[in-house]
Amino acid sequence: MKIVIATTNLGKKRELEQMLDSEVEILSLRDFKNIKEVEENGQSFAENARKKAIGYAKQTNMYTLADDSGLEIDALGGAPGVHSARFSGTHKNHSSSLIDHENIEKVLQLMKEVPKSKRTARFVCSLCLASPEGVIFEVEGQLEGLITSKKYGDNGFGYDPIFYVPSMDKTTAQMSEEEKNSISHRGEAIKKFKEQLLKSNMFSNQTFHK
Ligand code: ITT
Repeated sequence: MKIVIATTNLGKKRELEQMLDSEVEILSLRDFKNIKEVEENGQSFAENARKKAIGYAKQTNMYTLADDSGLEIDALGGAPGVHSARFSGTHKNHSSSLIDHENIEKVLQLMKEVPKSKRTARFVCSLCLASPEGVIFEVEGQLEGLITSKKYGDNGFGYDPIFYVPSMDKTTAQMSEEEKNSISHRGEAIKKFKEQLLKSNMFSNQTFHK
């Protein structure tokens, strides 16, 4: 069967290809022409994933998997939440490392006076699979942690250097890719996605792909 991953990010496409069965052929939005961007203007990760999955399934006429993810910090009322990618307001044309740096600085500044016991946070990843007719199923993965008061580690991306996982005694930026995938919000969401996909019998039941 074929699934479109609603991303132009080839890293994400590769990550999913590795974790899914070889029977699933994965396409990305790069494999289609004249695709109009679906706006991520929802109030939750799940809503954004749903909008993208349905919007791109209608345009490609294929099963489409979309994701949205980010960081929720309790002391900041759930911020940066759906605004995680551009929390600092840095223009999206800047390099991702500059954007990540500015986002982290903003969080550390806002959390300056917050004591350790109140620095709880979680990474969330929502995935939605849709056909042109609508949602087929949705899953979510979470990883609980604490926001540190300075950066630790160079691996990963985004908020990883300030996201400490007590059970591993390190930040997600101090973990290897394998270690992070085994416990991460994205790893958990993909595992649930695979389970649902196997239950759904979709392998033998694809009726509308091109
Ligand atoms: P797309 O083009 O696929 O939308 P994106 O960078 O916006 O790429 P996401 O929507 O998945 O990716 O993530 C939003 C932001 O949340 C991301 O830019 C990071 O700042 C943060 N984030 C998500 N997952 C993370 C992770 O595993 N580690 C660190 N930060 C993460």
